[in-house]
Amino acid sequence: MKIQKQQLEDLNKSGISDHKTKFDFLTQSLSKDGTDVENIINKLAEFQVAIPSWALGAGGTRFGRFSYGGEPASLEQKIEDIGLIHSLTQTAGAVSLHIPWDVPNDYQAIKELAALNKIKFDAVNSNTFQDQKDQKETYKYGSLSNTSAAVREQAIAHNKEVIEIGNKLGSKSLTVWLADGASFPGQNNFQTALTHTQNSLIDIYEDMPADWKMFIEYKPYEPYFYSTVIQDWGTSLMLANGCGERAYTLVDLGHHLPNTNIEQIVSILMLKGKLGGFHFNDSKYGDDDITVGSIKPYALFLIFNELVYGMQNNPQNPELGWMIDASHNLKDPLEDLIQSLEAIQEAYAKALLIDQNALRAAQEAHDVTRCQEILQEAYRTDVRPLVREARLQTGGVINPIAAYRKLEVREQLIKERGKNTIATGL
Ligand code: LRH
Ligand code: MN
Repeated sequence: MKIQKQQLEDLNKSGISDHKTKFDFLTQSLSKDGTDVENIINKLAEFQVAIPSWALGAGGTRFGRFSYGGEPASLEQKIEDIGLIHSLTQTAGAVSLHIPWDVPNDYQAIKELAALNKIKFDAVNSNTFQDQKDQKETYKYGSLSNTSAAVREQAIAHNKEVIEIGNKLGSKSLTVWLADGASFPGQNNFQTALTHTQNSLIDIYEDMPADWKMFIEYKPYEPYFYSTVIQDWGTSLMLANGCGERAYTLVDLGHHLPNTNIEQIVSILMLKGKLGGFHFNDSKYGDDDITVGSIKPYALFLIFNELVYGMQNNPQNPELGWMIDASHNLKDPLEDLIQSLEAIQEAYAKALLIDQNALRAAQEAHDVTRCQEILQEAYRTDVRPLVREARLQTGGVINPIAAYRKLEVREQLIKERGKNTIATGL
């Protein structure tokens, strides 16, 4: 299925005047306060978030999985589905592949299809948390941290293979997330596990092309429930420093113990020039991997406040990798991803409204009330007209969810693919 340009224009016709009214009203009030609205629109328009190749079908839990119908059964169909989201939102111009779930059969064909859909290849993800059927050594007791040199060698070789695959596609970064850990006290020697992990990561790092980055993703628990080798940002940062200047920490929003101050972690990592990127999602309890901004939108706003400050004041930190990492157990995966993209754009737009200089002055003056007033003035501003205008100016639609339903995309995909196709991934 492909959405034609004319269809997009027709979809916008009915909503354009209402949008213009709201946009003009907001622009007037923001310009009066000295806000450079055009600058914000441009930043939103160039802001591209990578879609996870493993989250285009119905996700599941150990308690069950409810298929969605019309799911992509191949990498080609996944690229097409991301193309559908991108044509509506104009902010999903990249895919993050997970290997071996999404190994291309025909590299040239997949690159041409991606280019046709204006999709770039973002970070590639290795997988040493599952055993593949023809695998010699098991990862049951760990991979890069395993006490067995044979297992570590196998895991290192897999990561090098993932780099090769990414390199053929034009990707420039490798994301390493390890399930490695223990479910019982005494099961692992913490020091041995960390030392093996460091040496294994260095081996992989030294095999990366000179213009590649390594993202080290941390997580406090799951699938193991007593300790995880790379459990928190500090451990990830330590391992990144141990590898070299092109190794960074990746922040998955769902990988924090309750009430962790994630915006402070983001700020410190940017100060140290070691923030590599994000896996955006939201959660109430654990690594719930649900729609971005659906539970803690204010926390997401506070994270973007630190990102905006960091992008203005920390040239030592490289361009960031923006990715979604979600699992869809209830909603149409494509609608869920569209809602996540909108929540990310809105949080970024609200953070761009913050008068950082006024905030600094209030902080210097210890005017605590004023500090909160400045933040919440921005947060309380309905920025949707800005996000819509950015989409319109780049060829997208005013209301992607309404357009998705009006075009009956899911019904069309079910007609094309049937009800029983299952997408690889989580
Ligand atoms: C681990 C994780 C990691 C991926 C996986 C799909 O919880 O966040 O980023 O490899 O999900
Ligand atoms: Mn993740």
